[in-house]
Amino acid sequence: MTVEETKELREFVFKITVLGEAAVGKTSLINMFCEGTFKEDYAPTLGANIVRKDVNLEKAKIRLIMWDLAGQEKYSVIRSMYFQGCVGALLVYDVTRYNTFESISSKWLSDFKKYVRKEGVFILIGNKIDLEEERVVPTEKGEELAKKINANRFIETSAKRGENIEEAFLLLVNQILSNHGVVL
Ligand code: G3D
Ligand code: MG
Repeated sequence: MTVEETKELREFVFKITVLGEAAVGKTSLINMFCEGTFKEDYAPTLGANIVRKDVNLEKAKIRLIMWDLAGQEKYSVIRSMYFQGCVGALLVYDVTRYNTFESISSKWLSDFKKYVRKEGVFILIGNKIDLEEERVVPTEKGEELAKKINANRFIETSAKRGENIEEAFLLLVNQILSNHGVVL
């Protein structure tokens, strides 16, 4: 890389959240995405793991700061801190449990909208697609919901198999960049 190219490398720090009912696979998605490279700080008083991952794009370095709730999906006490400064979210449901799909619009999306600045970006994720025989939420239902709630994108994943994980996070990062008017 030449010096001039180095100069053009831009750096961003984005705080994002991963939201959804207990056991939909939020922690698994984050861990899969971060593989061996992630740094974790457990903040017991917050009940959250704060995970960091650098994403290197051709012309930019994005540091993602992810807050992963440590099994306290109610997070009432830390709610405002949890969302403070957040620019994007992955809204995750489990394709094998219908109630986790329903609570996206009834609960998690409204929370995100309430606490995060209006221009916050979110994408919808149907996780656990490896459990095809147990699936109760068809892909089309997910697509429908994504349209209805104006999600920036919809993608189905398997954290277990590592399917579409990188794609999901990159979709979010790219949406955040374009939402902030960044042209790389
Ligand atoms: P959470 O952070 O949303 O609460 P976790 O969810 O990441 O802790 O995952 C909850 C359980 O679902 C875990 O199982 C985990 O292994 C499993 N899981 C997560 N993602 C997938 C997936 O894509 N496919 C399958 N089959 N399972 C998944 P355990 O048994 O450890 O509780
Ligand atoms: Mg978790």
